[in-house]
Amino acid sequence: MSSNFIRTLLSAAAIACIILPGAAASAAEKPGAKEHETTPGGQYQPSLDILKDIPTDQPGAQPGVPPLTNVEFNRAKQIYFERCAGCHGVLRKGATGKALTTKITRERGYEALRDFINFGSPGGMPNWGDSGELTKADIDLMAKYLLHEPPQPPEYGLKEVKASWKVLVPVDKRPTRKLNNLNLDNLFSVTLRDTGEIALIEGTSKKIAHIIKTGFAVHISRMSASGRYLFTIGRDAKINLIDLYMDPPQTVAEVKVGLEARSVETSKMKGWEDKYAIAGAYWPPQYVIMDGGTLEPLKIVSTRGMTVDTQEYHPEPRVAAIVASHYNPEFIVNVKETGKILMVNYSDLKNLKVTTIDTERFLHDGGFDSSGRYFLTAANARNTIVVVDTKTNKLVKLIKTGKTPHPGRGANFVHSKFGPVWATSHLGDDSIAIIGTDPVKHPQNAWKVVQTLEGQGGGSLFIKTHPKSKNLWVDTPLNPDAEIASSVAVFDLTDLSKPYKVIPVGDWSGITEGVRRIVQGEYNRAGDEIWFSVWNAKSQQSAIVVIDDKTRKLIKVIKDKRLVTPTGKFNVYNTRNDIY
Ligand code: DHE
Repeated sequence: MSSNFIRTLLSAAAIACIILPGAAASAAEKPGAKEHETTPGGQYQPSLDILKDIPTDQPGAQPGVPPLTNVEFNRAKQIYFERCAGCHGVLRKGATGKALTTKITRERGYEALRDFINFGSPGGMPNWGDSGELTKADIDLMAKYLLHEPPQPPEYGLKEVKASWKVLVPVDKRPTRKLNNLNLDNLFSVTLRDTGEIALIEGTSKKIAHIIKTGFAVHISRMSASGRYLFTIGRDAKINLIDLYMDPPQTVAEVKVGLEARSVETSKMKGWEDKYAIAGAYWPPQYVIMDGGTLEPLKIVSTRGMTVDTQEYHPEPRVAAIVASHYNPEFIVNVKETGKILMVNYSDLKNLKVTTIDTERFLHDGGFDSSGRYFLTAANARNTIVVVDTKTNKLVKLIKTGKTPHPGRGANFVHSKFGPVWATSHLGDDSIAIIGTDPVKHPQNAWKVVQTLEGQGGGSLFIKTHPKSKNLWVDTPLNPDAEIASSVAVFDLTDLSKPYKVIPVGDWSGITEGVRRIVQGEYNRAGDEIWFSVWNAKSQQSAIVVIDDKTRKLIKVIKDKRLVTPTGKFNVYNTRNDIY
């Protein structure tokens, strides 16, 4: 879902009031229009909030193309980057959505474009006008804008990355041992999305220890292998390197790896702990390898290239999830639009060896199986889970699942019948796919969907369990039904034939305003508590609800006026050791 779209939804009382009833009403009036409705899955696309504000040249007037004033051009560019670029690409060469180059748009003409934007399409184009999300004037403007050449945002090479790089506390000025009293293993780094901060929350006392300023709309936190350094990445591609040994923990270095980004990771291979960090950018399409202790940029590699299937040039393949191999000194980099997984060997940066694995287009998020050898990741717009062997660097399997899988890092457990498995939920339907992951002792089940569970509904983003738990928790924050969005389903892993139980986390929080979207379960170090975010709009109250995993009863509601839009939570020990 575009972050702008999410913000729009969050600022309203309920998703249902905005999207679905509006669309349903018009569907009643217009036969066939229901097929053109905006769905949570269809809307889960990046909003390029940073790019919209980067100055670009306005393309000159073209014969036969309605002119735009500078004000109109800038307004249209803003709408395009916020709402359209996620699917159609910054340069309009297409991604999950169709290409919108001027050759195509001028052939279609102004009126066809206007109607298409207004009503959407059964192929997944949202009904921007019909749903009331864009005004008639904006639709008219966008139809004209698409007839003009797309503006090109600037590149961001070593000169720019270096210019943004700051070492605030040099390595030799940092403590040689932990100076604070925090139990680091049970510390949670919590994304405070709309304030561009993280909250460090102590797992035992459940108190906010510190708030640290980070990049814009900060997205994820990852840990260095030693557990000392915490890395955050903002949507503005700013990385903060936070030293958890300091009292209080603070940012010791920062850098910007591009203009828009979503992923960061650190080297975890034995012998290479804490040595390197890597971050992937959406714009420009590139990854940057940095020194793990200072963030000094060392190597920038573009991901532009050919798609795996049609073998056509793609000018802007975004970098999605990145994980660090435990088998080789390698980073595993998902290149979204080309469908390639890059095994980037960091043992010799001057003579960089990259193994390119052809998989499936639209790679997004994913995680390891319980052995840490296989990487399972969603090619979400292709309804596929890709499995890669990080020991042999080969594609193992492409597995069809439900509609738009969205695992986060997925959930590993031992199934009573099928042995070790990994599971994902879906944005586009209510299914939970369980995939066998043990080719040695359970070869007949390996790399197949061995069981499909039915959850509360679509709009799920994250699924979670823990090696010590007997529960499988599934959130549904983007479900259009406010009751489903504000609760989670929990399955009993000892008997998956039993119906799931609904836990009304939103009600338990005691918050009565807002949709109270419940998002991303995260376990504590011991694996006996699961924490959920109650994610409301910036102006509303949010919270974190801590649940006893065994009894499924409420332990604590963490409320604090500083907890603004909490979303992802990253337990230091679990994140560092890939426990999920
Ligand atoms: Fe995320 C992970 C991209 C919107 C919360 N998100 C990821 C990853 C990618 C990604 C590529 C994997 C990173 C990795 O492992 O290296 N996310 C995107 C988008 O492109 C998208 C759809 C739209 C956008 O404009 O950014 C998007 N994401 C969101 C949200 O709106 C969420 C729900 C709230 C928020 O804070 O922004 C959100 N994304 C998360 C979280 C993770 C994540 C919590 C990490 C999950 C984990 O368990 O590791």
